[in-house]
Amino acid sequence: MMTPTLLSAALLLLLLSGAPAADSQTPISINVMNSVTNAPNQTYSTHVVFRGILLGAMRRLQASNVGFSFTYSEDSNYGPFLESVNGLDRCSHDRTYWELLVKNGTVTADVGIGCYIPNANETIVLNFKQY
Ligand code: B12
Ligand SMILES: *[C@@H]1O[C@H](CO)[C@@H](O)[C@H](O)[C@H]1NC(C)=O
Ligand SMILES: *[C@@H]1O[C@H](CO)[C@@H](O)[C@H](O)[C@H]1NC(C)=O
Ligand SMILES: *[C@@H]1O[C@H](CO)[C@@H](O)[C@H](O)[C@H]1NC(C)=O
Repeated sequence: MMTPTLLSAALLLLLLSGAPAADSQTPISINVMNSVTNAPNQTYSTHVVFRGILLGAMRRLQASNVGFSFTYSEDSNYGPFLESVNGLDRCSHDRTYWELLVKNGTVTADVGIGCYIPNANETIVLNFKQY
């Protein structure tokens, strides 16, 4: 049992360390673009929980019925591989895939949707592309 003094000291430390509350949300945007057909971009707003992964934000967005949908497969080494977005599937024959970009200078993410932890206010671009 913590004494009230210890408890408030612990709380103060938590506040000073900048640790957000367990239910804090990090807003992000998801931008769906197609560099093969140049179809119009679609932008969605969603959020991740504190240090949450991109896949979590994508699931939340899909569940909110705003017209965003996606599928993924499980790679035994790297985890979730994004297969389709809004009904458009990647195709080995056409050498197309969904590229993951982080728009803060448009950097290619160096991990997949299951590993990437978005920063606050970041725009994540899901770009249909050829390799
Ligand atoms: C070729 C390749 C691709 C090709 C695969 C298709 C093809 N047929 O060529 C394409 C261009 C599609 C690709 C895409 C991506 N890739 Co890649 N890719 C590679 C690469 C250079 C070789 C893989 C390979 O052929 N291995 C040999 C075969 C025989 O083994 P395999 O198990 O069958 O290989 C499959 C998996 O590697 C899978 N795959 C490839 N990339 C990725 C990424 C993720 C996250 C997953 C789950 C699976 C996966 O596709 C391969 C073919 O089916 C490796 C680096 C390396 N030298 O290994 C990076 C690598 C695996 N890719 C990586 C990344 C980050 C990505 C992207 C997320 C990049 C991006 N920002 O968009 C995307 C995936 C996005 C999505 N849709 O989920 C990272 C994974 C690191 C990690 N821990 O997540 C690696 C290690 C390169 C790096 N940056 O360090 N990739
Ligand atoms: C979609 O957005 C990207 C930047 O994220 C921009 O470069 C591109 O021109 C846009 N495409 C269309 C068709 O508006
Ligand atoms: C942009 O995103 C990359 C990839 O996550 C990150 O490493 C980098 O620190 C970010 N840059 C800025 C200026 O936010
Ligand atoms: C994100 O945007 C909100 C609203 O514009 C702002 O209050 C907040 O400071 C921003 N956070 C970061 C880390 O940029």
